[in-house]
Amino acid sequence: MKKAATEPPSRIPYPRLAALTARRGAARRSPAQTTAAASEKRRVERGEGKSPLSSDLLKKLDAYWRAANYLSVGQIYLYDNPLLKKPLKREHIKPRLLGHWGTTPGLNFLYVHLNRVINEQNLNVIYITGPGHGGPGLVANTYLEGSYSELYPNISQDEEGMQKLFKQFSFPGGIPSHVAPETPGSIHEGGELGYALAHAYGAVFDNPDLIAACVVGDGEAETGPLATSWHANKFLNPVRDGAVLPVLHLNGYKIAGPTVLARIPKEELDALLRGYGYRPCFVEGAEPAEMHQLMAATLDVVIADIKTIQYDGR
Ligand SMILES: Cc1ncc(C[n+]2csc(CCOP(=O)(O)OP(=O)(O)O)c2C)c(N)n1
Ligand SMILES: [Mg+2]
Repeated sequence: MKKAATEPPSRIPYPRLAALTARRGAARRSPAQTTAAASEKRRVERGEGKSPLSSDLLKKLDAYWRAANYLSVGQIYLYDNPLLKKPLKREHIKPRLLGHWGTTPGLNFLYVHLNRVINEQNLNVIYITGPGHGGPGLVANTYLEGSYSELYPNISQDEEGMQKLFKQFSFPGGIPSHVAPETPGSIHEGGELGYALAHAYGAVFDNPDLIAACVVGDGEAETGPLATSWHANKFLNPVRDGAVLPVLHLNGYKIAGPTVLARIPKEELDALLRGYGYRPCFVEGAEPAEMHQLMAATLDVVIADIKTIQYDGR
């Protein structure tokens, strides 16, 4: 069904409007706060957001991220010796490897950062990841948070369970190498690139409380379906639909080949995405502590923006 972006809010039944208005009313900003928020927004757009994480939270987010990375790399490479208690030997490595590391640390990074805003702001978020080879990252995170073992009790949260978790990945009788229907929380199967953003928009239509955070691989972005899906925002009505937060993962490569969007000048990419109807924020760098602060500052601003757009519309 086509969504009419110009439909007046009053015609749309929205039972939770009162509750939402009350929540927003309580958080109404003074003129000074509004000016501060506007300048933080401009800083974030330039990739210079301030540092909202305390040193304790920064340490915890980083530890969670590194644990998810360990669990991901273990799935790709390790047949045995899951905690590397013994010196690594050839027989501990899988005889035939599948997948590549590429997108995974980025997906894991965003996963833990989304968890922070979900917990702090009680948000309803679904995480959709386009680059199929990030499959181990999603399995790793669901294992780390406990939902994987809840669904598959034989993959327990101990050394024995971890060994099975690692062995089963892309292994005969095990699990697929991409996110698949059996991955907890999944609605988007990896494998054929191109449909992540379309699925993210589909998930939020007529689902006003949902935010779909959708990672688009820079290689995936070169597929026809994905290149077209940016325009799905034309069908989104902030009054009765949820929101999509696309995250373009510019890691520079599609497996080993260079990507177009990572090679064009930043201003050109910015203009391209603005032309599609988005307001891009850049989170760039390589130093983890700095990147955690930058991502946290950026997510704070974009989530506040989503809430403002929805509040104004509703
Ligand atoms: C439609 C389609 N074409 C080609 C492939 C093969 N393929 C798998 S991963 C990949 C590269 C994807 O690049 P990107 O989204 O940037 O992920 P990254 O390599 O950074 O992990 C390609 C071309 C595929 N899975 N689906
Ligand atoms: Mg890439």
